[in-house]
Amino acid sequence: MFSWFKKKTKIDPADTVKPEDESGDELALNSEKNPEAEDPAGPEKKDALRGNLRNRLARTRESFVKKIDLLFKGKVTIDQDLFEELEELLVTADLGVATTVELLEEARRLIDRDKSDDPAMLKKVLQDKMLEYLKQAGADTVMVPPEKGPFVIMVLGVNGVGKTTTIGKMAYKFKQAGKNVMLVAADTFRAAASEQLKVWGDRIGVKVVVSTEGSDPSSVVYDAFDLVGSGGYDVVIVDTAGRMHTRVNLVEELKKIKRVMDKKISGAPHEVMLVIDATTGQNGISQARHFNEAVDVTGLTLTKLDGTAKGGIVVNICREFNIPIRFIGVGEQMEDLRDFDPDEFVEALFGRSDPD
Ligand SMILES: Nc1nc2c(ncn2[C@@H]2O[C@H](COP(=O)(O)OP(=O)(O)O)[C@@H](O)[C@H]2O)c(=O)[nH]1
Ligand SMILES: [Mg+2]
Repeated sequence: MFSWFKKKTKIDPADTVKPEDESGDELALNSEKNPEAEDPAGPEKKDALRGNLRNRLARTRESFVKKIDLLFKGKVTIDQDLFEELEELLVTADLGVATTVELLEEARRLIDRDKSDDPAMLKKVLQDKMLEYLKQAGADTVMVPPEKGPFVIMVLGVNGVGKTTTIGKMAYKFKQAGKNVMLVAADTFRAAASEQLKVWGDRIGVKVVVSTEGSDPSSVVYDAFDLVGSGGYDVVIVDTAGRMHTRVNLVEELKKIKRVMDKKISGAPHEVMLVIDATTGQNGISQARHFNEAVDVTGLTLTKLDGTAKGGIVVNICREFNIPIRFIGVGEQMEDLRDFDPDEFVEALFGRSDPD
C-alpha cells in the first residue's frame, strides 16, 4: 500500500510541530492526530475507514461495477457481444473512448495469448489494467516541500468545483499534522469567496488573509507573502478565481500570480493543484487540459466522488495526464478529503479482498 503521505515518511510526528522544521522531507500528514493515518494497532479502524470509502463511492459502485458484474453473470464464454456491451458500459461510465479502446485491446491481447475463453479472466484483466493506470499516474505522488521555507500550494479550477472547500479540508489535514497554516484568498472576483475561506479558516483555527472584492489577486498574494516569514508558516495555500468566460484573462492572471509567488518566495508555488469536479465527467478532462497548458499543473484533487456515478473519470484522468491525484473529495465536511490510494480506491470500488 502506498499513498503520497504514507510513503517514505521520514518525519517523526513529534518533529512536525516545530515551525523551524526545514528537513526537506516529504510532508508527514499522518501524525497520530490524523484520523486517516495508518495505525498498525488498529486494523478495525482501518477497515471502518475502508468501508466508509466504499459507502462514499456507492453511486459509482452501483452504476458501474454492479453493471459489470451483471454483464458477466451467467456468461460462460467471451464473445463479441460481451466485448461490445462492455465497451458501451465503460464509455458511459466516463472512462472515455480512448481509455476504453486501449483497455479492451489489452484485454483481447491477453485473452488471445492465454487462449482463454473465461469471462472471469476478462473481468480480472479489466480491474488489473485500471489499477495499473491509477498506479502509473500515482507512482510518485509524494508532495515534496522545499528544503527551506514554507510549502506553497496554489489551487486552481473553474467555479464551483470545490476549490475553497478542498482548501479548508487540506488546511485541516495540515493542522492535524501539526503544521502552521496560512490561507490566502486570491479569488477577488466575488466577495463571498473571500468570506467563505474565512469561515473555513475560523472553523479550523488557521490564519486567513482576506481580500477585498475587485482587488488585484497578485497584489493580494504579494502582500500576504510578506507575512509568511514573520508568522512562521509551514504551509501557505492560495485560493484563486475560476471564472471561465474570460479564459485568456484568467490564464494571464494565474501566470502573474505564479510569477509574484516565485519573486517573493523563490521556487514557489511548489504545488499547482487543479481541482476537478468528478460529477462533470468528460468536461473535467478538458478543464484539466486547458489549465495544464496554461500553467503546469503538478497535482490533482477530484471532488464530489460521493455524489456521482462517474467515478470512472478517475481512471480516465490518470491515463490521459501523467499528473498524480493527491486527494479525492468524498463529502462536504472537513474530514471528507482522502489521500488518493489506487489500491484502496479499486478495492473500495470493486470490493476486492485486501490486495496486500
Ligand atoms: N458532496 C460533495 N460536495 C462538495 C465536495 N467538495 C465541494 N463540495 C461542494 O461544492 C460546492 C462548491 O464548492 P466551493 O468550494 O465553493 O467551490 P469553488 O467555487 O471551486 O471554490 C459547495 O457546496 C461544496 O460544499 C465533495 O467532495 N463532495
Ligand atoms: Mg471558491
